[in-house]
This record gives sequence, structure tokens and C-alpha cells, in this order.
Amino acid sequence: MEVKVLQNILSANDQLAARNRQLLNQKRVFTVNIMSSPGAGKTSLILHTIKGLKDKVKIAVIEGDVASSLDAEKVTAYGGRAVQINTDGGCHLDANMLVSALDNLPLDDIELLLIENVGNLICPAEFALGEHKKVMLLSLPEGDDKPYKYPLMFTIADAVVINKLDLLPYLDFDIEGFCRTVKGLNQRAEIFRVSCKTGEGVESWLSWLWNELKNYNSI
Ligand SMILES: Nc1nc2c(ncn2[C@@H]2O[C@H](COP(=O)(O)OP(=O)(O)O)[C@@H](O)[C@H]2O)c(=O)[nH]1
Ligand SMILES: [Mg+2]
Repeated sequence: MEVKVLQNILSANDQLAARNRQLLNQKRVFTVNIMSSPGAGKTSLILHTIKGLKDKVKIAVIEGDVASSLDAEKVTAYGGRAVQINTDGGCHLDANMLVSALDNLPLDDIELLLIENVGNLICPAEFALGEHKKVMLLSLPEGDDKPYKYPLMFTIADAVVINKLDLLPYLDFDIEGFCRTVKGLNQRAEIFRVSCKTGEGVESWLSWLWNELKNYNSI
């Protein structure tokens, strides 16, 4: 019985996500859903992305958090356009929440939409929003065993960003082993090694995102 209820919730969500995707395609807004544990560096990566691409493309950010508008304020302070969604205890964004966020954005004036999902390695992986790409961020202090413990998140990701590379000398994180495990789960995922603190590797993340955006627009 419980399984059935969950299936119904997910299928209702998928229908709404498909409608969001239709609207985003109609308005030509390339949309990326960024997921990770709390504190892995989603906001930091978004701020680097705004800095790196804002002169080339019109960017907006949807910030998902259980509470507060702190991250939306950071984006705004950086010169980005942001809408905050507070889930009021909910552990993920869902397609219905995105409907109202999209209502509050001038979609005709946006080319790249970044969505910062709620910090959580489980539920965000199950709820499609209508995005074009899913990005999973893992920071080194979380440990290299996470693909074994949370496989769905790594399986659905189009790109996996390994963040906090500057901390590698202080941790027992087997980065080559981690990449092999991710590839074992998901061969098509691009893997990036970055430090949002030092800026190392951010350029290759930006060029992947830029190429994906160009591919989208050439369809
Ligand atoms: N050492 C280090 N700290 C980082 C890095 N990226 C982010 N942080 C810090 O990690 C904390 C959480 O980052 P934030 O971007 O807010 O993570 P979020 O919760 O996923 O949005 C902040 O104190 C950041 O300054 C990094 O590459 N290296
Ligand atoms: Mg954040």
C-alpha cells in the first residue's frame, strides 16, 4: 500500500515536471538542478558560475532551502537574479514548488536557470523538476563511500562535481577510487574536480556548462 502511494506521488510529480519542461523549452531557458548534502558547496559553485558566465548569458537562480533566504541574498549581492523557495521542513524541491517559482521569474529574459536544491542526498534524486541537466556535488569531507550509500543520486547525475579539492592533503579520500565507483554506476556522468575556495578546476566546470547550453540552443 505504501509503495503504491509513493508511486502515485512520483507519477503526479513527473507530470508536473513535464509541464515545467515544456514551459522552459518554450521560453528557451536551459535549466540545471544542483544537488548535494548541506554544506558541500552548491551556493559557492553557483556564485562562481554567475561570476564566470554573467557577461555571456542571462542567469537566474532558484534557491531551495528548508528555511531562510540567506542563499538568495548571497546571489543577489553577487549581481544575480534569485527567487527563494522555503520548503518549511520539506527535504527536497518538487515540480509543484517549481511551478510557483517559475511564475515569479521573467522567463523571457533568462537563458540559464540554476536551481539549488535542498541539501540532501536522498529525496532530491527522486523528484524531477523539469530541468534539462542534473548536477551532483560531493565535497571531500563527506567521504569517498557516498556512491555506495546513495547510489541513485550518482546514477541520475549528468555531471558530478567533486568540491573542496584544497582539503585533499588533510583527508583520506581516494579520489581515483571514487571516480571509478561513480563511473561504475553511471558511465555518462562527467566528473569535475574543483575547489570553490581557490578556484582550481572551476574553469572546466564552466566550459562544460557553456557547451551544454550551446548544445541546447542548437537543437
Ligand atoms: N575549504 C573549502 N571550503 C569550501 C569550498 N567550497 C565551499 N566551501 C565552504 O563550505 C561552506 C558551505 O558552502 P556553501 O556553498 O554554502 O554550501 P551549500 O550548503 O551546499 O550551498 C562555506 O563555509 C563555504 O565557504 C571549497 O572548495 N573549499
Ligand atoms: Mg546553499
